Amino acid sequence: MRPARAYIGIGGNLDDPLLQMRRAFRALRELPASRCVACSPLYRSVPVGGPSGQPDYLNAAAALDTTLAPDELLIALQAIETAQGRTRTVRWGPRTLDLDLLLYDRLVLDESRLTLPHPRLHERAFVLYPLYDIAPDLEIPGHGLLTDLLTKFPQTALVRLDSAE
Ligand code: A4P
Ligand code: MG
Repeated sequence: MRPARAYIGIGGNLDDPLLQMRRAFRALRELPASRCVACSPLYRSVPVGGPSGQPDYLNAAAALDTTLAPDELLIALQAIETAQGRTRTVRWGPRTLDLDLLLYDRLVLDESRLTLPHPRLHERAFVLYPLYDIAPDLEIPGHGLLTDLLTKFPQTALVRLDSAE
């Protein structure tokens, strides 16, 4: 079977975020039926939404070639979140690790359990810039070229760090 190209958004702001990001990259490399083909640099970002006073986030993105189906991949990502101590209380509240399925090939899906492209991908600098680092030519179904989206969301409140590797 031809693998699909999936893009994952990675974020976290609790319990040593740098360590959480490194563990997340390692876990993504070990996913079954998948090959991690690119990891972005890390970005430090100001929290968007959620309770005031939460710590800054680290954010990144990764590209996978996978023969997992979209729902299987989502379940695998949620298992990694759980293994890294993710709990769900407040919407957009602080978390050890958030793994969002940003894109799965050019698939468009509108279900509450899985919406593709990720519903807020196109309006968040902390997702768009790491994605650009690993896929500069990307086109987001329904939203156009990634390079055009970047011009609408300048890189403010976002600092690129050295590699997490
Ligand atoms: N779900 C639907 N589509 C998807 C998808 N494409 N990928 C469902 C992942 N999940 C998807 O997600 C809630 C539900 O969305 C899941 O049950 C899943 O079936 P969640 O991860 O449990 O909760 P969440 O992450 O708090 O909610 P949400 O709405 O996904 O939040 P976002 O949009 O991920 O935003 N600020 C900075 N600077 N950096 C960040 O990383 N992240 C958030 C969370 C807010 N502010 C941030 C950051
Ligand atoms: Mg999420």
